[in-house]
Amino acid sequence: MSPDAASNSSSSKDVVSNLLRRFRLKEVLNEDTGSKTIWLLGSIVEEASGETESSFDDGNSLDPVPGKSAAVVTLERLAFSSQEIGACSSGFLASSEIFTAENNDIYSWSTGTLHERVFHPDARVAIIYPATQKHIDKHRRQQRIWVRETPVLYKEVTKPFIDAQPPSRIQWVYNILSKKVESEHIVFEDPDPENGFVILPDLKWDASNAENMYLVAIVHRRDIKSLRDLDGSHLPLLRNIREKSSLAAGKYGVPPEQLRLYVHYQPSYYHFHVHITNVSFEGKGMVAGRAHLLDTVVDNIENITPDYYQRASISFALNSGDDLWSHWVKSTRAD
Ligand code: G7M
Repeated sequence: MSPDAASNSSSSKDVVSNLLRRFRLKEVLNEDTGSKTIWLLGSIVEEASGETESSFDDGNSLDPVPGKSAAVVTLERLAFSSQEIGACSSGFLASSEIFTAENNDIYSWSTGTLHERVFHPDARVAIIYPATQKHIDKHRRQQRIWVRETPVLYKEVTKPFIDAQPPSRIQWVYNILSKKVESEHIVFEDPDPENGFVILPDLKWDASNAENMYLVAIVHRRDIKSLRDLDGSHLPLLRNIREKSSLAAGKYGVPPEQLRLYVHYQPSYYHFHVHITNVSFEGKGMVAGRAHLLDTVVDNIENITPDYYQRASISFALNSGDDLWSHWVKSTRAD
């Protein structure tokens, strides 16, 4: 790690600790036992306000004001890192604290706390502050519908929605491409303005265990908003990503035959990017109706028809917290 990266990381640590110290819980927005994640809504109190934790304990004294003091905190239990897995064979399990235990014949199971000096960190904490109402809605438990987007519905409903997205939504992408942030994490770059991209660890991966490697390739060009824009002219770009993702993954010791590459439709951000994961990793983002394998995308354009994605009907799930939801609901009602 460079000295700049080290000081950047320690100042980020200060920012996070400071926000967590000032966070006062208002509501549990959602929980997911599969990914061992909970989403919390709360307020960030003023540092100088002198308010103590107990003054917020009744849960009524705070009204998070979206855009002002509201914060959304995501808490996720981490997978074991390779160092932790290595530590299992070094006698550390002997110092585990066992809470409850059962035993039946050759089978025993228990709950407990593993050696805390070895098994840490054990959680990922992400904070959005100040959180807008959209952030809060997005993380709240949601209603879900399944829609089939024909080319006509794409033109009438989805495309106007995509075109109206404010550029600020993808400012983080431009910050990465212009090396304002995360430049120290970039593992591969092809600077070509037409067929080039950067590859770096996704926000969701802490780079500690290659078994759940999760990288993202973000293209330099700004004119491809989604899968729907891809046609025969983009084959060199798509093939380039497929080929170079092996180089990037190789830096983490993941061989080409262990890669799963896919594109989201609908994505959260309308600037073309490809998810590059270890095939052993399975996450919510790869469910049917959201993840489109890059191999299939290339094949459809190359072997079926170059304008496949302009002619296809594409199905996906929509959540009530998605920005696109209200556009779809309105258009369905009008029918
Ligand atoms: O659903 P969609 O295909 O749009 O996924 C976007 C991906 O970008 C997700 O996997 C996010 O975790 C990832 N991502 C989002 N942000 C805001 C960042 C970021 O600031 N840095 C990095 N490295 N990845 C991000």
